[in-house]
Amino acid sequence: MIIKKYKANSMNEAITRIKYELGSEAVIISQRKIRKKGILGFFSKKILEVTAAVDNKKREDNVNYGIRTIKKIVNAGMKDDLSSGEKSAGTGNFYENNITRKNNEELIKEVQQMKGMLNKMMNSPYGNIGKSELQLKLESSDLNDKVIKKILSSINIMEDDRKDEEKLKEVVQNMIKVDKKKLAHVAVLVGPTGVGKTTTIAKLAGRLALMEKKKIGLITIDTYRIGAVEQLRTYADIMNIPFKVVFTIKDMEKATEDMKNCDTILIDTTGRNSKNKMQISELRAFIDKVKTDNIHLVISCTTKDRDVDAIVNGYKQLNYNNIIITKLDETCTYGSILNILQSAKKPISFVTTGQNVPEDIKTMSSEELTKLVLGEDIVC
Ligand SMILES: Nc1nc2c(ncn2[C@@H]2O[C@H](COP(=O)(O)OP(=O)(O)OP(=O)(O)O)[C@@H](O)[C@H]2O)c(=O)[nH]1
Ligand SMILES: [Mg+2]
Repeated sequence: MIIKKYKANSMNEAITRIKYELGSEAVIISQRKIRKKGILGFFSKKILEVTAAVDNKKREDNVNYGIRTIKKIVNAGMKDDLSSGEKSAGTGNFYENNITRKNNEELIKEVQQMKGMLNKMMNSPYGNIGKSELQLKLESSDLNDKVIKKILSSINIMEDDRKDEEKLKEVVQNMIKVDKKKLAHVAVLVGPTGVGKTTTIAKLAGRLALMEKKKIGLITIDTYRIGAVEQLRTYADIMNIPFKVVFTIKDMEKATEDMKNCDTILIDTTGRNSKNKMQISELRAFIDKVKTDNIHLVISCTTKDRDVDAIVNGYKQLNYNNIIITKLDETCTYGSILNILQSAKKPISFVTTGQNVPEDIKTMSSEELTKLVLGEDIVC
């Protein structure tokens, strides 16, 4: 038994000190008013003298109880899913269970706060501080912030126990849609200047005419650029396939009509600035005449990320259905493939991997493209 006297100005003050020093099990044995000792004692204000006591054993039990409870909470926090506070509250007495549950709830709150802080740090503008390994890997593949955010949040909501790397592959693969359909009777290639439209048409024509022995016809409406017609005519002559140059919208229908016995007619167009709505509208007038739903937007994978959205949106009025990504041989990181596909929200039909006609063109599966995007494979 511990017995102690406390001098205080009020009972409240005395109880606070007793609880602090002896614990909540302490009991008050007596109280009386006294004057302070000393020369001025007789004239001084009266104060309270409170005597309190606590059973040694009970106090020790209290301490042990506290240690036990904390241990339980910590163990429960480490072993159990923190969100199921119920599980750890299944043993012990009612009071103990309630405390454990209450403390679990506090722990959950704290963990959630920490998660929030971590998320904020991951989005912090201060370099790499707080970025996960996964985020750094995605950034090193040149994926843009929007795509990285989408990937990370898809991984975050996956509840299985697989490694992040495996989840990452699945998420990226699901984001890449591939169009494996054969080219339609009429296929049109559109896109900005110099991305490789004419070269890609020549490659497709070569593949279909020479390797698959299909009847192919070539049409160009690119009468704008000097040498454009000759560029395609040369290929048509070498492959011995029909070739037509269309100057007016009226000629368009006749040209395709004349080639109706071909399995596939490939139409090459003038490279246009996606910001110039007039030029795109002009192009649309030609394309509308051929009534096809096989329009491919050609973009180079070396296109600056900031320009991708402008191109994808600028060409939207042509209602393209597929994306062809060119010049994969000119880069070492392939995040732009996913950036382009996510921006356009259309499936990819072909990729081109060099200047050689007709070899450097392929269809790639979403699995193969995922490997490129994640830096697990390279082109050439
Ligand atoms: N490295 C590389 N170069 C390519 C590829 N495809 C095309 N090129 C080159 O890109 C340049 C432009 O190709 P074109 O086919 O003329 O491009 P275009 O889109 O028709 O250009 P415009 O008609 O002017 O709009 C040429 O030098 C091609 O050889 C490719 O996959 N890889
Ligand atoms: Mg061209």
